[in-house]
Order: sequence, then structure tokens, then C-alpha cells
Amino acid sequence: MIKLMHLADLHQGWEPKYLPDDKKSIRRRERDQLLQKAVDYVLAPGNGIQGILIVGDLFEKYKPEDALVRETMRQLSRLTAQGMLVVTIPGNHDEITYRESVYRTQGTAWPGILVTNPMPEHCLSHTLEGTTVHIYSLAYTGGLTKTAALDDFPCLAEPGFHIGAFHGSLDWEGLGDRSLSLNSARLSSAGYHYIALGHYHQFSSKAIGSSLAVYPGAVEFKSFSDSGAGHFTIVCWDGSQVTLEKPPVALRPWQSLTLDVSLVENYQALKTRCLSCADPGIMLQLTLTGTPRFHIQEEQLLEDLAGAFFYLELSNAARYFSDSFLDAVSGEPTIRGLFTRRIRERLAATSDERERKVLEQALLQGLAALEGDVG
Ligand SMILES: [Mn+2]
Repeated sequence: MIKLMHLADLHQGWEPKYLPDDKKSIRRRERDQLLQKAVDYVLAPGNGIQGILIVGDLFEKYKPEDALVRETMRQLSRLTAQGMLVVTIPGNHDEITYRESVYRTQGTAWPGILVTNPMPEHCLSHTLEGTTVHIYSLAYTGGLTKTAALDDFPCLAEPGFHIGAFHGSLDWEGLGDRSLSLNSARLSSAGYHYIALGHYHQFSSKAIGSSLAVYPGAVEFKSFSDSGAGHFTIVCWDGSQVTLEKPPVALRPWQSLTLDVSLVENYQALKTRCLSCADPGIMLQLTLTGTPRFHIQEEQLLEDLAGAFFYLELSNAARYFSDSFLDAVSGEPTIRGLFTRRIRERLAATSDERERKVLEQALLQGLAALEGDVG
């Protein structure tokens, strides 16, 4: 059984600009430790892995700072020192095009195999546990990679495990994505067993022809809209079939929560409610919805909650109708005016506290719905 870790899009050196300086450097350090976690996982004897494929965007920039380059090479050398297969493919962030690109300045010192050919080529054949792994790849190089004519994907007619490894956008039809465009029909005609992709940050796997094409995704979290896969991707080849393993990785916890604040009495109660999920280690995305009876001061709430979380992203989608707004609406010769008058009449007629609350919410939610805000 051949088992290789398939990594891409680590974007080492990236910093979350939305964090204050102290936390920014904590998060950067955490993110940059992912490679070490990957190497530890590959080296753990019980995992039975023989190598690693890094399919682009290992770094955020093509010229990362020296300390980061040194540490990255030191980690990869831990693998090569054990005879592991290490293949690194430049991406579009760490593009090889530039004279000062890390892959040009380090060149031959780079641990393992560094892909530098600008058009698809057979890059290496390497025997692992009696089976030969054949890898085909390219390093996107401005001016040399003929992106429009990328239809000739070579594949040797030899026994073994054939892997195409490319950093680019599979079947992307939009505009403005500065990356290598890959066509699944052309790729599948090469007949690779496995197509190791990079560039998209979400995990995905798809059968194209007889190949399995996989984006391992960025494992680490960047933001709530780019939250990472949270697991490594291990490709396994038993001589006839490709299967995947997706071991989870221990990362800083994050969560997206939606809180309906319609029945929350006042600001103090809202604060207490939010603080009930306090955790100084977590990154929390909190969305407030509903129709509260009070106006939510977002800046104040953020300030009051800031210390309770590692990072809090607050979005207020709650709809507040002030009393003066309701007064104005109830005088309108409109559907919402009629609706408001009817409910207010019933409110005036009831002395039942429960009914009053129901009517109040019916009024507020009805008005929100009439605004097209169906909650
Ligand atoms: Mn990319």
C-alpha cells in the first residue's frame, strides 16, 4: 500500500489583518506550525505514510522572509532524512516566475524534488515499497506556461501509481481568477490514477474519467469565509484503487453561531446571553437575528464581549422598530399601516401577558416580513 500526504495552500507567512497585533502574531505562528504538524503526522510510524506532495502556495508570497524559509526547509529535511518522498510544486502566490522567488534562490538546496518545468512533464518515477510512483506536474511560469494550450498531459505506459499534480482552477468558468486553468476532460484523457490539485481552499474530490481529482483544501483557518478543511488528506493506492484518509488536525477552535434575539428583554440580558458562550480560546462568528424591542449598540456590544473570546466577529442582522417608527407606520394608508393598526388594537384589548408578547412579536416579525426580511 502506498500512502502519501497531499497538501496545498498552506499560505505560510499570511497574517490575519483583522486581529490586533498581539493576536495577529499568535495566529500567524499557529498557522505556520501546520507544516510541522504535517511532517509529524507523516513521520509517525503507525500512519504508514511514505511521502508528501505539496501542490502549490506553500507560502503566501514568492519571497518569504528568511526565517520562515529556513524553518520550512528544516521541516521538509526531517522527511528526506528518513528517505521519504517530498515533492514541492510552486503555486500562484509563491510563483517561480520571479528572479527572487524562493524556489529560484534556494534552487538545488530545496529538500526533495522541486518542480520547475513550466509545461506538463513527467517529473519523477520513484519506487516505494516495490511500487513505482510516477509524478507529472508543472510550475506555472509567467510567459513560459502556455495556459491557453494546456491540453497535452503526458502519462507513461508503465506499471505503477500515476499522479498528476497541478496548482490551478479545475473547470473554472468565471473571470478574474489569476491562476492556471485546468480542463477536466483534457486531464482525464491522460489516465492518471490520482490528480492532486491545489488552489481552491475547500476540500473536494471528484471522479473525472477513471481518475480521482482532489483538492485537499487549506487545512488551517484564515477567516470565517475561508475556514479551512480541518483535516489532512492522505491518498492511498493498493495497486488497483485510490482511497482517501482524512485525519482531523488539532487546530484553534472556531464556531459560527446565530442567535435570535427577538425575546431577549434588554441590552443587559443580551450581553449575559452572549457571555454564556464565552471562551477565551475560540474564534466566534456571532450573527444576531430577530426583532428585539431595543436597539442594539454594536460597537458597545463588541467592546463588552471582546475579552471573552480569542476573536469575535459580530454581525447584526436583527431588525429594530422604534416606537416612533411604529406610530408613524400605523398612520399610513398602506397594508403595513392597516396591519399595524389591527395588531395595536388587539394589544390594547388584552390584559394577558403571554398574548401581549405574542402579538408584539407578530407585529414586529410581520413588519420585518413586509420589508422582505423573512426571518
Ligand atoms: Mn493558489
